[in-house]
Amino acid sequence: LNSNIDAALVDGVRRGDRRAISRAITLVESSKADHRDRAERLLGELLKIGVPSLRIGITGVPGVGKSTLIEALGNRVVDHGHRIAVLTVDPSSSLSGGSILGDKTRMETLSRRDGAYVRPSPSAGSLGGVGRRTRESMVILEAAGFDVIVVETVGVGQSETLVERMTDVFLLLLLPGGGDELQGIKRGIMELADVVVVNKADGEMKASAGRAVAEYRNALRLMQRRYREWQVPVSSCSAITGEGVEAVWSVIEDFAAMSRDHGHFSRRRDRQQIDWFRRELHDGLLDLIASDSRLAAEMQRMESDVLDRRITPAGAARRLVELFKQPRSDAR
Ligand SMILES: Nc1nc2c(ncn2[C@@H]2O[C@H](COP(=O)(O)OP(=O)(O)O)[C@@H](O)[C@H]2O)c(=O)[nH]1
Ligand SMILES: [Mg+2]
Repeated sequence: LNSNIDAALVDGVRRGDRRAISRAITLVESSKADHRDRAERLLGELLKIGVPSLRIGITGVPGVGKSTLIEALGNRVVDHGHRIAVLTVDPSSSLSGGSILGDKTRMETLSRRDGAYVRPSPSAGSLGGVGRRTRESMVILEAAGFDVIVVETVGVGQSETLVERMTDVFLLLLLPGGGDELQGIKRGIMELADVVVVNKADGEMKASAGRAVAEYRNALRLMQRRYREWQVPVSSCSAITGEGVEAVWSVIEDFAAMSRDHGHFSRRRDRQQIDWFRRELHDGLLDLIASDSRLAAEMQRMESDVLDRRITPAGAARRLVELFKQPRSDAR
């Protein structure tokens, strides 16, 4: 019975049916063991029918205007004949909707359009867990024919590096007002950015946005290039008035073209596939340890020994691996 339901689900996703897409994403986000089995079979089918896509990651502090920009960009991208899907991986965003004043997570005008799909992800669960399922959601969306996928993530903690590891273009969105901002942004994020944009270049913030652009441009010129052929561009826009938004899309397309021409695009995707596999393996092994009481207890002991500097992290890991190789005592 289940397999019939899932054949219908594959069909629905392939037709781009919103309810089927949402159900498929809910299935992969579920942590129930039987759901996981079904999710994996479903993904195995969907993987074969996905369209080539451009995956775009957008990061920046809460309130910088990520959702507003994605909505403005998205409407233009749909006008250009693309189909766009948006996933948010924002641990701070609320699903109850409207509880954060001015929060644009739901992207009302975009989500109503035929060529668009917007999915705010639950904040529950570990960051790693969210990242893990975001990749699978992308597989579903590509099977549904979306050729532009945008992942929005808040630029605090580790979510932004996770998102960089699953996208083709990584855009860093900044606020006007250079100096202090420059200090506030972790250098690591700057180094990962393919495109930098200063938002809210409107009204009385327009002048300071201009100064911020110049400052970030200088800062980036001093940094090592990630791709020899690409000097990370810095521009400004106003997601609200729309000024500069079309240019943001052009720069994203320029980067994608450069990346494809020089083989970076496919190398980056290949690296991400391996990275994904290893993370799953890593998580799977940790789950396996957690489900074995003897190993779980030893792992806890090792962690406190590591904290107390009684053993090195490497030594503790080796001990656990040795124990892992021994037959389970409860199996006898
Ligand atoms: N003045 C101005 N306000 C903006 C702009 N973009 C977004 N905002 C406002 O900033 C607030 C946060 O926007 P949101 O898109 O939810 O930010 P996010 O947390 O980065 O996704 C909202 O009140 C927006 O209306 C802009 O370009 N100019
Ligand atoms: Mg947002």
